[in-house]
Amino acid sequence: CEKSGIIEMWAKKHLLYTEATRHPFILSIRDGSVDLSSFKRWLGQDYVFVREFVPFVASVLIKASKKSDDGNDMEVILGGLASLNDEIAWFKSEASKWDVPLSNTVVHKANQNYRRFLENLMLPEVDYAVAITAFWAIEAVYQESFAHCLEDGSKTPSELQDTCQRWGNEGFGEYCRSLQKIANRCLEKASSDVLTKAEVTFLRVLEHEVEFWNMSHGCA
Ligand code: HMH
Repeated sequence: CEKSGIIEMWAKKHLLYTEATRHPFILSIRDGSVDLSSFKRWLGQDYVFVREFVPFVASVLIKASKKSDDGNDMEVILGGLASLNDEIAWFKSEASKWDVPLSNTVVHKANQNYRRFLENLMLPEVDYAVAITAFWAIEAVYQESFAHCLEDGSKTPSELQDTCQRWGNEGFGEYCRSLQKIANRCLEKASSDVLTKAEVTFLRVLEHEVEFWNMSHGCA
């Protein structure tokens, strides 16, 4: 029986985790009622987000290379950067498929706020444990959300299957579990001050994710 880590405890304890991974926008994809203009809005905004996300992941990689006592962290994070390279190419082809222009996208307020939050997390004084927790949470929300749209009984429209597969596939799930393992290891060794910071940061990520989905849904 696997011992439950700090991350799993936090995910269970905070209702916000379920709000982020079972958002109405995701549920509308899963039940097939999704408004395609919402999907297109999400697509254009998420491309902008992912371009901002790359430097954040690079900053986590730098922290890993300095702080980590486990040789595997760098490989996992580097794998994440490599998949972001594929993701940017995927966004470009998906956007052209849906006629979503990627240049001159008006960057939504929720996206700007998320960017500012990531910029602060990139600062050298932010602890590796805090940064890797945020990184895990950002990836895990997408993994859990889109995997939900692929489960038995879901009525996800065929033209959205590819999007759900991108984050909902088993390989991405495995990658998220690797990030979770790294985060748990760091948190187990962290001071109570760093632990508090990491938990607060986890909640802030979830808030930003909910706001991001709200924006797609047109509720924001
Ligand atoms: C807003 N959160 C957002 N976009 C993404 N692409 C991910 C998480 C996962 O990479």
